[in-house]
This record gives sequence, structure tokens and C-alpha cells, in this order.
Amino acid sequence: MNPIIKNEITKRLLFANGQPISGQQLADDFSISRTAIWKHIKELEDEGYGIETIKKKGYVLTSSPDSLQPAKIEQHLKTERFGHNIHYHVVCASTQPIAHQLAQGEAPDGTVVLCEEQTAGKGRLARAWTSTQGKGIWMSVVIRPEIPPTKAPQFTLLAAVAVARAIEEVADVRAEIKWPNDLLINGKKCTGILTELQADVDRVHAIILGIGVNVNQQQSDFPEEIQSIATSIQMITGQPVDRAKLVAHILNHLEVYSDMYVKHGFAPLKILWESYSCTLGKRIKAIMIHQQIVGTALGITDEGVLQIKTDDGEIHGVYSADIEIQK
Ligand code: BTX
Repeated sequence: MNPIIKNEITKRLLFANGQPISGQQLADDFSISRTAIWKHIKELEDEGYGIETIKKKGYVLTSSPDSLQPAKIEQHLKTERFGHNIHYHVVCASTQPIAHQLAQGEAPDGTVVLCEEQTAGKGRLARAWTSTQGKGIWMSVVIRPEIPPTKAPQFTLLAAVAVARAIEEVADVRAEIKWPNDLLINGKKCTGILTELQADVDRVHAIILGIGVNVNQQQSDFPEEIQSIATSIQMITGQPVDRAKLVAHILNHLEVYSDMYVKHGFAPLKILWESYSCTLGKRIKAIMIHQQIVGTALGITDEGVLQIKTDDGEIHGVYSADIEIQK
């Protein structure tokens, strides 16, 4: 079956809001036979879509599975570019290398790679990211801003704000941002962000923004070693969340913030970031590869650098670290 036509048929059924669409109409619109349409419908049913056939009227969508198929995301998109080119996989090792490969080609700004399950999800510094099947958002977004490579780390910060706002809108839960790349709910990690780069010395070719959101897991879905540090949105609210809607809201904000950053720099986003931060004003330990700094987190600069004041009064700028918030 043609995946593009299948996605378009799914979209038509979703957008019809319970009204029947005739098989003949679909056949005419896509220039294929009614039998071919029927085969696509059967395939959608096999994937979990509830589709009723009403005699002389056509097909009606009665239910749809909790999946991240592009049509389900496009239903909620308000963007001009982001999410208009989605590469959907049921399972893959990691969405990052797939996005890197697409970025080396002609993939346009806002291209998205996402999947239901990652078998080798990546965190920072070659750490593993647990990506349970059908329970979270595992996606990589290819962004092509006209910026020098030194400005790329701010995309981690603006992505964190985009995800926090989307979670607030879709699930009515407030997540806090732990500098630089974690979102916490009730002190536990529900989102991780991994920013990778394709660039030469003075120009970014593509930022590959990896975003992992724990959405509908139960505690037992996480491996034992992270059960005490990880949480999901459903574990907090008790309600399942529409993952496709959450993806669309993340992309809606990401496009706005990416454009805002290129036009106006980090200053307006810094205000938003600070409003979600759980790091500022706290006593923290910044753990870097060869050094640790303990002190008070004063703020971030317009470059996104975290400023820490140590007990001797000295102010240190930290570009990248793991942060422990001290009690
Ligand atoms: P990080 O290095 O900050 O976090 C990794 C650490 O977080 C792990 O060592 C583990 O302790 C913990 N951890 C692992 N999985 C989870 C989880 N599901 N929830 C909470 N804590 C966890 C964060 O790296 C960056 C993660 C980016 C993930 C996305 S998913 C789409 C894209 N593809 C891919 O392979 N990675 C990115």
C-alpha cells in the first residue's frame, strides 16, 4: 500500500468528525480504484482504527488507536514548516541517526523523525535513554537556523520551554526545567533533550534536536534502576494523554521559538525559560567531566551559560554539566 495515500485517507477520516466519506469520492480524489481504497481501509482497521461502512454513504471513523502516525499529529498542527515532513517508524534503534542522515540530504527545516519504540535510545554522553513501546514521544527534529555553531546550545533551552508549555496545555501539568536539558515533574525526570549538530566552523547546517518525553508509562514500565528518578505525565495526572496532540503542540511552540531566536536572539526566550526553571536561586552541584562546582545558581546569560556563585564569592560560567540540586 502507498503510505502517502494511506496517511491522506487517515487524515480525511479524522477531519470528517464522524461524517461518512464515500469510497468513490476517495477513489476519485486519489485516482485509484475503489478496491484499492478498500484495501487501505482494511489495513487501517488492522492497525486498530475503528471504521464503520455505511451502505450508500461510505466510511466513518469511530475510533483511532493511540499512535503517532503523521495524520494524527497533523490534525493538531498550526505550523508553517515544522511537522510537515514526518518520518514515522513503529520501531527503530534511535531516531537521532535517521534524522542525521536526512539532514545530510535535503530534509527541510522542521523535518521530524519519530517512532513508537527505540531499542537503543541515546542520552547525552553515550548514556542510554529508555523508550518504552507506545508510551512516550521519541522524536528528532531537524532544524536549520541561520546561526553560528556557538549559538546551537541555546536550542536545548528553547526546546525545553516548548515541551514545558506543550505539557501544560495538553495535560494541565507544570513541568520544571533543570538546566540544561531535563524537565522534571515533582522532582522526577519526565523529559530529556539531546542536541546534536552538523556544522562547519562558522555555519550550522542542521541541529538535530532529540526529544524524549515519558507520557503514558506506569512506574513498572521503567527499568528498576531508573524507577526512583523517572516519572511520566500519566503517573502524575492519572489520565492517559493523547501523544499525537502533545507532539503537535511541541512542534507548534518549537517553530515559533526557533524563528523568534533567529530574529531576536535569546533574550525574550530567557524570560520564558526562567519562569520554568527549578535551578535558579538553588544550591547546586555542577558535575563536569574533569571538575565539580558547588554553589548557588545565579542565572543564565544571554548565551545560555549557567552562572554559579561559589562560597568564596567567585562567579563561574558553566557551558555543559549534570546538575544536582542540593537540599
Ligand atoms: P541524559 O544523559 O540527560 O539522561 C540519560 C539518563 O537519564 C540515563 O543515564 C538514565 O539515568 C536516565 N534515563 C534513561 N531513560 C530515561 C527515561 N525514559 N526517563 C527518565 N530518565 C531516564 C537525556 O540524556 C536526553 C534524552 C534524549 C532522548 C531522545 S528520544 C529521541 C531521540 N533519539 C534518541 O536516541 N535520543 C533522543
